[in-house]
Amino acid sequence: MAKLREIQDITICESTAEMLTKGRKEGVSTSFDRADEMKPCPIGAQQACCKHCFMGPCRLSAKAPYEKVGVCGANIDTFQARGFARAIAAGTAAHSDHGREMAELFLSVAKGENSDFEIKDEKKMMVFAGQMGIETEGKDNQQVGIELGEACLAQFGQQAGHVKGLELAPPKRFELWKEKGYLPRGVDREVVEMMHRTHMGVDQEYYNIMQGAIRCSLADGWGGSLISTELSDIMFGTPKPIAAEMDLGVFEKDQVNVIVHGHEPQLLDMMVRLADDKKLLAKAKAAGAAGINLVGMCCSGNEMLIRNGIPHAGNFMQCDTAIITGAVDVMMVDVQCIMASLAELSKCYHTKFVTTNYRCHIDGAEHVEFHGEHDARAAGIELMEIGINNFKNRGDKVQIPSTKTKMIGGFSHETINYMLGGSFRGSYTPLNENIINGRIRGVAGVVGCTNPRVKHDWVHVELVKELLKNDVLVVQTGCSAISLAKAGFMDPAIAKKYCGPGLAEVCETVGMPPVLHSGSCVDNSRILIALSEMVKTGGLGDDISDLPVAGAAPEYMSEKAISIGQYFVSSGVYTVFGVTFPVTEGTKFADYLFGGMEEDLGATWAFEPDPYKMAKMMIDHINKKREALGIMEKKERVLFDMEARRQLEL
Ligand code: NFS
Repeated sequence: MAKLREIQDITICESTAEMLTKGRKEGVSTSFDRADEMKPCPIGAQQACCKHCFMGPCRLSAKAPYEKVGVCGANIDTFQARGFARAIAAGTAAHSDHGREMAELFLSVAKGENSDFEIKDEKKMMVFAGQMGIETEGKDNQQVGIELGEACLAQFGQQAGHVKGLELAPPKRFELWKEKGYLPRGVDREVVEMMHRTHMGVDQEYYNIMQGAIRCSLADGWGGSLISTELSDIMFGTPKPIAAEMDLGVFEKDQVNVIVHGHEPQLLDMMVRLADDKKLLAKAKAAGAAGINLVGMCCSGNEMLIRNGIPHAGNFMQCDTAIITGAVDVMMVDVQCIMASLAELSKCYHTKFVTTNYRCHIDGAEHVEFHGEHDARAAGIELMEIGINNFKNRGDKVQIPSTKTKMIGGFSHETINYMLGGSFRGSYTPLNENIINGRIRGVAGVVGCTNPRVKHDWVHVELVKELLKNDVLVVQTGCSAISLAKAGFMDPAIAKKYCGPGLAEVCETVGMPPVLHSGSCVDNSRILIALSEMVKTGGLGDDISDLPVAGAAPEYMSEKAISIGQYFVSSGVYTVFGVTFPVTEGTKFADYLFGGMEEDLGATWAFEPDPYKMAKMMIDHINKKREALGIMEKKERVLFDMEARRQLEL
């Protein structure tokens, strides 16, 4: 038996540590422990193996990578490029299949065929329709909505032309994509082509494979993910700053605790309404509970937290520990990042674990199918009743941690625009000015998962601390945002304590936290739009690759993260990943990702598991961009008083 890590070496999150201690006493297995028991395969970790055909699987030596080739003759670079490109295709597929679901749901609402959901932000619908090339003049809202839904759906199956969202990028970036053949034709087409090209005996030159993968990644960020975010805002509300509570302490001892975990916001949106339903509340009371406590987890939790302020239990590596509290009456899940082990773990407690989506069944789980487009309310009631009926079965294993942190989230790109621009002139000008005058050194997107192979939350938090100290404004999504929220960094009051003087001054003036929660992982598309707006506002170059910005996923674990990383690099953002990186060092493929891509895209990947070194790499990159822009010197903004103004007018 492998030796398990001490709890204090596993996580910096107090509630997680408390529940892991409880779980070990109760003899249950968690993903942290399984990570200790099962070391990663060293050959696979370096992408030095290939199982795309059945003459193999073949494996090469990471120590002497060019010494041998596979049975078919494929070399180490082909092995790696095929594996990496397939991860991008899988990530693109996951985000985009979710985006398609949003488009289908939106269309059913726009057509008036679905009374379970509504259009909450008509203003945004009109803006997005215009961006999707729909003529809105002289048409009523319903007509625009139907055309928008159809146009979005068509983006997935489109066979020629380009994905429309890419036109929101700065013109110079769009031209670069066009010139190099990187414009994705349609979302599905790029994923299918990637699967074809990485099949045995097709594309076997790493560089060419990656040209297709770059195009595929852009179909994710500016296609499937962007459509998902925009339509979700239109249906469920565009986020505005909102207060919420975060961490395992959000469970209530005397209420029915209902967790929604997954990625598609329609299930949680329905539950938000049902948690206030009089009949269900009466049933909960009859079952002996004081009420229904609805809690989000992972990304669907993020989506509703930034829109409705509903409490959030924690990130991916807290799903086990949520169940170990013994206080969860039902955990309902839809798609993505659902560990299979949760079904078995639930049986060690009283928790009902229920899958709800036709695309995600799990051995040992109950299944109640939920479709946004039809009978959503009825399915929602059935799911809620599972939790209510299970309340009486709470055993004596209940232990709810006391930790929950107050936070402010909800920073859509519209909010950032409005907040920094003030009520009279929504604009990115003040952000750009503060970057130019040096109060803000640059902007970092810190995103991605948590991973049991590293100390949970620690890499995220230490990285962000370093960035803030150096006046780097941090924008977040996904599980990383949850790590920082729990650690208290989404409270405007912390700016003084953790930020450099320039960033602290800006945050205090505006009243915003220095770490901005922008939503789920598909909401990384908000960051793409914000970066494009910064370029268009002026003064910081004419391409995203000119901006003093950097991206990071310090504790990532999923293929979706690889796709996100690639679409940021493809858009011109230097991006650093932690934990591990699926390449064999010193190969041509690795050199291309970490260096050669600069020539094609004006940005590269980087890998560094240490948060302090990672921060230094990001800050060095930001400084390099500031130097190129000629804004390295900290310049004070000149504030004109009336006398100075009068002189100017003479
Ligand atoms: Ni992103 Fe969200 Fe979390 Fe990672 Fe999974 S929940 S979509 S993939 S683990 S950040």
